Amino acid sequence: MTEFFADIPKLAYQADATDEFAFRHYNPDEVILGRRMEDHLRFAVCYWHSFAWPGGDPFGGQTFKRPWFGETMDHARLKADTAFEMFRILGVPFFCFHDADVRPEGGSFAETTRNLEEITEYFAAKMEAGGPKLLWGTANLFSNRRFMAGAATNPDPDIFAYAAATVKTCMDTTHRLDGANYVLWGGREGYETLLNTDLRREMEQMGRFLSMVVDYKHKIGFKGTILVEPKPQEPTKHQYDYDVATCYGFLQRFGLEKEVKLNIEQGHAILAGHSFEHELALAASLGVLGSIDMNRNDYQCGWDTDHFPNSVPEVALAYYEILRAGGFTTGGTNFDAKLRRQSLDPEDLILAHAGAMDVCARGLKAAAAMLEDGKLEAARAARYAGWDRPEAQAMLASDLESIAADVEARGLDPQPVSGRQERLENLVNRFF
Ligand code: XUL
Ligand code: CO
Repeated sequence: MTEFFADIPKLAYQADATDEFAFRHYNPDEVILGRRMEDHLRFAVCYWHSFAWPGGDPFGGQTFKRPWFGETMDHARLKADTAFEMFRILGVPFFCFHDADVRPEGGSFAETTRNLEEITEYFAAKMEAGGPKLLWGTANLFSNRRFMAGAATNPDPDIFAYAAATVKTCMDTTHRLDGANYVLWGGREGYETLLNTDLRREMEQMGRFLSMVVDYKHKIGFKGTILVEPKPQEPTKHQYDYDVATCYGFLQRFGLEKEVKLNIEQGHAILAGHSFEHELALAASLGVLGSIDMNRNDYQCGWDTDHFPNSVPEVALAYYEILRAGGFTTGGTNFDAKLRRQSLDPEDLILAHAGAMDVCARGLKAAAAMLEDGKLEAARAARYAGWDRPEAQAMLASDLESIAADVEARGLDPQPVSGRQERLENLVNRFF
């Protein structure tokens, strides 16, 4: 037990709760479409926003005062004790971390690696004692000034080397902790100005880097999924992993589309000018839907604000795409979400997650009900029914001349039919 959350009870499901410290919708054991709710949602708490972020914004610094802030191994252990205490209170099945969130930077690469290994063993003991599992590990290749011009895409080969070596240590850690996935988010893999950037080289470096990651995964026998997390910009002006479509093209170019899937974040989708459900549906249709970061942006301010989710309809449409795709396999729902910088209390940290878990539970239930109802899928199937006819399929294997001759012979004069959008929107709105 740590001091920090001392007065906060473990949260349980109670539909008619009057107390704040309860789940009203998240009931881990409730079976939905033949699967426990906990196994559908696979919630993860992220270490960085909750335990490493000091609360700064572009106009001001630290607002949070946490007893574990400090660059020593003692601080790192206290941070871990507090984090695992929060995981227990919330009852989440998973957590996620970057190397830099969990260990102090050492005076050399070797010392930094030793610090990471030491804290990894500290985690392993807590996990064996009933703590959550690791949804994914990742390397922070964007905060330290050495990475300011990129990691894999850096103009300096020594920085590429440092980044590659760092990723190796983080993959080792993730493997040691039996992580379900390993994530690469290329925060600085992009450019600030084209005037000093060689796009061709940078993309080729990034392709080689990712291929090395995949090779190493196979070499060490890591069974998890390698995930790339798309984002269009911020911190760089332009990021190479712009969105799902861009990432898929990149993976195909380097022959990695069967090896790597995507970790899709709602806020990043919005920054790219897409809806979250668009990114999920596209990834599912391309066979690269891996995992999600369930945190939204503020719709007015245009930054990656990492709010906790709080809109059931938005979340429901996302889970609808995930359920249609067959649900998560190695992936899950990570809250890459942070408190607002005025939310100083330990209770704020717990209840932000609890509220988000309830919103996701409601969204999942609505999505499952929509699928079970079947009307939306029936309408979609009816719209494409013509393509199920053998002649339509045969046409796809023919050529323009034969098609033209057929159109003339049949005297075709096709008539448009209604897309019924508003009727489908009415249908969907009955589930929220
Ligand atoms: C940044 C972001 C990262 C990744 C992991 O916008 O989403 O936290 O999820 O590096
Ligand atoms: Co993220």
